[in-house]
Amino acid sequence: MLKFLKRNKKEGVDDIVGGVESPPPPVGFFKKLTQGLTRTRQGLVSKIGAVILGKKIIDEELLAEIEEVLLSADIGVLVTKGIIADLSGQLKRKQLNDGKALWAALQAHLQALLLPVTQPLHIDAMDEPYVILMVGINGAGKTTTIGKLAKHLQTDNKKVMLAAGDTFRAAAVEQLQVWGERNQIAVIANAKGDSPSVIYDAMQAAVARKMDVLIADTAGRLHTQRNLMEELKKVKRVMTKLSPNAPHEVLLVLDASIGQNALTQAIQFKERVGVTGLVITKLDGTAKGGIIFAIAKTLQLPIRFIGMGEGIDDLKPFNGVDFVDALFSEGDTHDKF
Ligand SMILES: Nc1nc2c(ncn2[C@@H]2O[C@H](COP(=O)(O)OP(=O)(O)OP(=O)(O)O)[C@@H](O)[C@H]2O)c(=O)[nH]1
Ligand SMILES: [Mg+2]
Repeated sequence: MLKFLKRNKKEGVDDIVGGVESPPPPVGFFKKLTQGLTRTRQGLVSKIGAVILGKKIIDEELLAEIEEVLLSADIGVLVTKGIIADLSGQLKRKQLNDGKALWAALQAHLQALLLPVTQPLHIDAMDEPYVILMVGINGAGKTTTIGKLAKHLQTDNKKVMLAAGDTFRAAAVEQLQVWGERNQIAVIANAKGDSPSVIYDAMQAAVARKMDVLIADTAGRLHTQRNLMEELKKVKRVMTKLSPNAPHEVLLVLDASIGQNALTQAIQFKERVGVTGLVITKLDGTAKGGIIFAIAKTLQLPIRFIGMGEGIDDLKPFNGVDFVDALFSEGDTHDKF
């Protein structure tokens, strides 16, 4: 007989949950977020915690030490300067009397930073399909995100169709078809067509079949590949022929694990093709998750979703408060101050 142990935080004891042979309970997304952010926490929050822990007095010297840790993480110079200026101001106003207050101020600053970009994707009921165009560099996680997003939208009772707009590799179409099968939804593909024509056909099919949402995959590309960037513009032009408001959302998929490079990519894509929302993938297992703060501050674009794994349920609407809570949560470091 298997018994599952669950830590009862309040009482500090181990409760025995269940008692019958059954699988462990599903891991909640907040817990998953907390676990996934472990390496980012180690490289950022835990290091700051260690700096604060040893200090009796909160002063400019301590802020300089914190600045050093922040600069060594992926949150970038801009965000670091903002944090230190804010903390320094609070210090002068005598609002930071102890480590606990400093810790809370840091957390509040990071949450405030993510507030303007916490704007979930909202799909109103419309007469025409809501068209989402996925863009990004090779391997960022576009196709995988489409699979997860389709599941998310279907759970929200939306009728979803996919367009296999990555016409560069046969394997790309097959990969999307696998996600189509997992979601039991149609994937419009054409081995002979180019990306704009496949997506045009898919839009016609989505209108005919009264779909709520069409998600179009595209091939990965670098901003330096002029022809490929032009192709994206053509895809957008072709879309407007069928629906003047399409694409309703251009989702740029960014791989958090490439750190500062993700920010550079995002700036370029925003300038060249017009991006309306972001998906930050691979936040699980990377130490570079702090890049999300640099992305938020620099781009000021809504972060619609975050990817925390390769499975169909590993996509979550982004919420900055939860994100920072999860980043600061494990070990409840502030309790030690
Ligand atoms: N750990 C983790 N892996 C992910 C996540 N999202 C995608 N991946 C993995 O990243 C790899 C690339 O994902 P794809 O979806 O094929 O990326 P893509 O942007 O479509 O790539 P191209 O079509 O080549 O441009 C795959 O092995 C995915 O399983 C995530 O959130 N976490
Ligand atoms: Mg792909």
